Amino acid sequence: MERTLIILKPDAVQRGLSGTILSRFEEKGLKLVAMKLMKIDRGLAERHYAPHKGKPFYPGLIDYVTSGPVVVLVLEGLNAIAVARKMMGATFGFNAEPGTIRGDWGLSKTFNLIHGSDAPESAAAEISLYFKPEEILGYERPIDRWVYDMSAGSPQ
Ligand code: IDP
Ligand code: MG
Repeated sequence: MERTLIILKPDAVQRGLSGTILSRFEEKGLKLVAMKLMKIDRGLAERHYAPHKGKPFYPGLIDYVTSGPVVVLVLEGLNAIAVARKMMGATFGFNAEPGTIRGDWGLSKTFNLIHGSDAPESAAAEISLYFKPEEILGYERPIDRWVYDMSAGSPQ
């Protein structure tokens, strides 16, 4: 099972889309293991987006993600990182396919509603930026025997 860090960015919260977006992930079968509403301060934004430092869009990106409350999630599931990225759609709203989160609700380059980790290493690093280990909850979910084929003993 893989974990990914998802951020419903300030435009998603302000536009009243947090619940709708969260529902998509829940309905897909991904399991919610951590969640908080918070304001990202500049220090945290700079640590999170360190790989983009120096790019022309970096200052605007830091302003954007610190501009209002965000909802931060950790989702767990089989191939959760790639699944969430596919559900998010292409980075720019105007390029993203209909049916994806950015494709259905986004038009902008910067204001693209959602962040999702892009690899296991970045997911682990990002999860530890936003959550203490005890804030990530392990729990049984009876529907998992219908979300996954468990006949071989592990989720398929
Ligand atoms: P991703 O969010 O799809 O992984 P990244 O390339 O990691 O895209 O970029 C991080 C964030 O920076 C994007 O989600 C978007 O908010 C912003 N961004 C990326 N490229 C541009 C750009 O060319 N202009 C304006 N903002 C950008
Ligand atoms: Mg990225």
